[in-house]
Amino acid sequence: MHALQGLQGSLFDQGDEIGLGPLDGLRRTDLGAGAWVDHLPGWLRGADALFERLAADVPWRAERRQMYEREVEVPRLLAFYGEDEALPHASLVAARDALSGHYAAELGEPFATAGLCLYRDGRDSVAWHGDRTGRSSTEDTMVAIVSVGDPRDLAFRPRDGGPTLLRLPLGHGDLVVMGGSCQRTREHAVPKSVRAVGPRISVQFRTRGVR
Ligand SMILES: O=C(O)CCC(=O)C(=O)O
Repeated sequence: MHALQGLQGSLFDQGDEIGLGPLDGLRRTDLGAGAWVDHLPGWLRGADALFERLAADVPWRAERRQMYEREVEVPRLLAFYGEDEALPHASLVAARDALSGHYAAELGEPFATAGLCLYRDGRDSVAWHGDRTGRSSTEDTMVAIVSVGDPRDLAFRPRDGGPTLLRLPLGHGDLVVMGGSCQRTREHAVPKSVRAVGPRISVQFRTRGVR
């Protein structure tokens, strides 16, 4: 059983006031084959306070999935907010709307849904995958992720295997946006960590009809 261990607060994030910085510091990395990743460390201020609120307020659920002959527990807790559902904190509404505004011309539609994952410790993870359920299996899209809590690596590799292209440690209010063909031609993962690591929450904003 996982017990939720304490969060190691960032030296840069001692404040309780939750807010967003400007998006003009976003830096884009080209991952080839039409895929790219935008990254902005520390976009959300008060990330530790938001972590505490989300950990307490979100109705987290454990999922099970079939793996060959047996059913196994998905190693992280999950929650999903559809486009008509109220998000669990006002700062997530502000983040979604700011991202929709910033990427409007390039994306052509707003971010609509929010998926949340809680990684309780280094044993929680998500295996290599692309978000290819729905339109993202055939169309370019963007998935924007805001991370709070202790940093965990988000890694990228080509879909047909090969070496890791990029590894970003994400936590403490960091923003990453996967764009272009990233969900179709690249895969991403949060590998397990053998280091002692506290919990992290990832909030993924997606467009309508993409999972
Ligand atoms: O934890 C993350 O930031 C990535 C989550 C993810 O890839 C997913 O839920 O599809």
